[in-house]
Amino acid sequence: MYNLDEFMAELERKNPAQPEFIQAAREVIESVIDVVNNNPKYLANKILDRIVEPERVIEFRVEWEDDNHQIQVNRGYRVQFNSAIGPYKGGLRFSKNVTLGTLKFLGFEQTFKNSLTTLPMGGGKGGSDFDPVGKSDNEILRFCRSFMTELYKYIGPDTDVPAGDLGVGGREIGYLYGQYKRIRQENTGVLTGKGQNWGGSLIRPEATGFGAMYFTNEVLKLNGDSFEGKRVSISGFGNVAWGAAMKASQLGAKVVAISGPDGYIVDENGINTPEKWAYMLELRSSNKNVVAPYAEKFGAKFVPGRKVWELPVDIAFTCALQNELNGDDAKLLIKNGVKYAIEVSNMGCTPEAIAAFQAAKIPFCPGKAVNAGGVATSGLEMSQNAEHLKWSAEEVDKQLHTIMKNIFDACVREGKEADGTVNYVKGANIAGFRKVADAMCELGY
Ligand code: 2IT
Repeated sequence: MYNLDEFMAELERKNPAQPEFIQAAREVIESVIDVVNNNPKYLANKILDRIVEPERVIEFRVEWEDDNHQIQVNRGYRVQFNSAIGPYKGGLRFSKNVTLGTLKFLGFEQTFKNSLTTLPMGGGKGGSDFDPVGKSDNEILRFCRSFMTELYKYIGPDTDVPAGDLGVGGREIGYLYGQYKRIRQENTGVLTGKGQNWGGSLIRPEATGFGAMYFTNEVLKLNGDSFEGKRVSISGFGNVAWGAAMKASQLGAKVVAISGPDGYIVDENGINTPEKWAYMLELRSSNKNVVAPYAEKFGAKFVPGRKVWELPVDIAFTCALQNELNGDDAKLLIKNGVKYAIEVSNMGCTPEAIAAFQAAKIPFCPGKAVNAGGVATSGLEMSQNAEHLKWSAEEVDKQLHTIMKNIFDACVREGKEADGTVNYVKGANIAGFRKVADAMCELGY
């Protein structure tokens, strides 16, 4: 039998200075410990001990030359967390704050998220402490080349398939793929999120945000509600926030806010035109990491240095970073009448925030279910690459929709409480866990 406190104490001892990984692990273990303790097969297989240990961690030096001809040194990583149900799959994050602990938390989350998609993908994550803010296009190119010159040894279309994450978008995937092709002399689906002219899937750029809204739409329906007329805030202004703003608007909501590290924007007219959406992409690719210019361009309000969660809304979506919404933010949102709290960023809410929403009976949905449409559509890109075909946008969108509905159903099935409410955290964790755990038992140790 596993004891939660003893297990977590041992995990902390073994992984010092990795608080994000410990936080992600605790959330999953809390959800699944009863399932494990009631299953002799899982106990005999020491399943929890095995599932918290990455299969492999690769760390390497990345050297590149900046525009002043100075040598720069960064650290590159790939965490190959779990391949029980398929090749490692998960994004690359380029951000100043990236540590091994960050990527272990993300790789761990990815394992259960990918399991939820119903597609055969294991979990992995990688990246670097390279800071894209303020870098020139040429510097990004040189960094990506150097990064791939080492990473190519460890990845492959049936081994490990990276994609984008924070700081890694279409441009970076292009530079990385270009270098992979140069070294390996092959066109294969080794990265996803590729450009439309060189093997990418339609709808992949939109998929994380679109999928989040398809999931939320199911939550609304279950509560006899709809997007119509809902006032919505979205944190962030990057790829995920972009897709979320578009689909929420199309489904009838009014998106009034987006945010950046510099503060947040309030646009009472709604962030609801192709011009405004296109400008979000422009802001992201400018590499300045600020949202303020939106206010000037569209005559909206900019609130400097504050978090978007102080704005009263019906639905709040975290679309930026881990732990971006804390217990105090949650209490303020609840006080201001929030009706749904939807985590789209990976681990966007602190445990205190989740507890506050759940105590107030506000439906809270976790990132690993809500944002799974991104990696699911990466899985669809892999399928298209493997059959050397390209599907229509309608076909990809239809499959994305079906996958999100299936994830929602799995969360409800595994997360239904005695009082009829749904604990989406528990539901997502148990549903994601079962498939990985069963596969690990069947494959032997
Ligand atoms: O967090 C995520 O799911 C991603 N960054 C996307 C991963 C992928 O392989 O598409």
